[in-house]
Amino acid sequence: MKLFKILVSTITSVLLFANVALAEKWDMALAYGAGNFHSANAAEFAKNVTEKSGGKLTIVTHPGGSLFKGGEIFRAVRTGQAQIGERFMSALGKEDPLLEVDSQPFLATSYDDAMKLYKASKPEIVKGLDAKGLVFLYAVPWPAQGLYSKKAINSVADLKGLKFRAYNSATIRIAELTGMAPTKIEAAEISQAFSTGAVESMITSPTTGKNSKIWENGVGYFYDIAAWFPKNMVIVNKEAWNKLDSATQKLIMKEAEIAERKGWDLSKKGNVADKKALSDAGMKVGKVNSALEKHFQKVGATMADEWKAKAGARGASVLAAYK
Ligand code: PCA
Repeated sequence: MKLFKILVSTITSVLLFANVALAEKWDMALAYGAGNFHSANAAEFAKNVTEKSGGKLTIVTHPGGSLFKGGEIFRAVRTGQAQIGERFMSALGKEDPLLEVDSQPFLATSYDDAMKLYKASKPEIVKGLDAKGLVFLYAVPWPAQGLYSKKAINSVADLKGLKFRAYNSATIRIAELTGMAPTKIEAAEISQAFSTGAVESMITSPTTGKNSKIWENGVGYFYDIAAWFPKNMVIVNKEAWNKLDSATQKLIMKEAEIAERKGWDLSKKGNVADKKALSDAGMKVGKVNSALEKHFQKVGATMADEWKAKAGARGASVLAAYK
């Protein structure tokens, strides 16, 4: 009888344990369309974790802002409405100025420097997120940012008064310092904003221009300024994280490392292929002239000073580690 009782209680606890382990399902909120390389990479990450976790964790991706829009994802993950999500880091400067270090013009203008800056800033960023109840998994850059315009831009004067689509505080500041009129608009609404005439210029990657078929909305020019490589990051709600056993946590970290490496490679490929796609679609793809280049450099220097003042000692230590 005693043996029977022990057996029953063992079976019960095994079943309970298995049940708890089986029950974990994470919703992964993604802001960008399923065809975007960030989303495709995240889908592969989710699939690999799901398949390799032995049924302990299922991650379901929701691309295109279908679960939460870009602007809502950080808070959704923080509050546990979504267990995991991807967010454009430099839109979160108000949460932590270090998150926008990758959108400071001319600080890192190549993939190698972008990686160096990422490594220099990551420890502080991870710490800051941890304090907000978030676990950092990986970060992947967008291709080099360039200037899109409906009309040709040949001088600083040509920028004056342009209705400019911005995606974070840094691009708003660039617009202010160059005399453009900024409006913050999420990537999903770009086509509409250009086709209705709400905006007539923006700075973003060749990838986002291609994904929004920007040439169909009267945008004929792309100037490859390549002044920064802003990143998306994938974060997890810490309470959800703590429900996993350590083997599953390890698996996620390993798959995150793989996804990060693949993501950087995809970004580099897109940096070439997507620019070609813009010119194949009939757009004029080139560089700004040297007067404009100088002007953007000056704007960048002003912004660097402003950012240093905002980011304080933590920012200074990141810049020292980078240089
Ligand atoms: N695409 C995103 C962020 C940076 C980029 O290249 C956007 O335009 O919103």
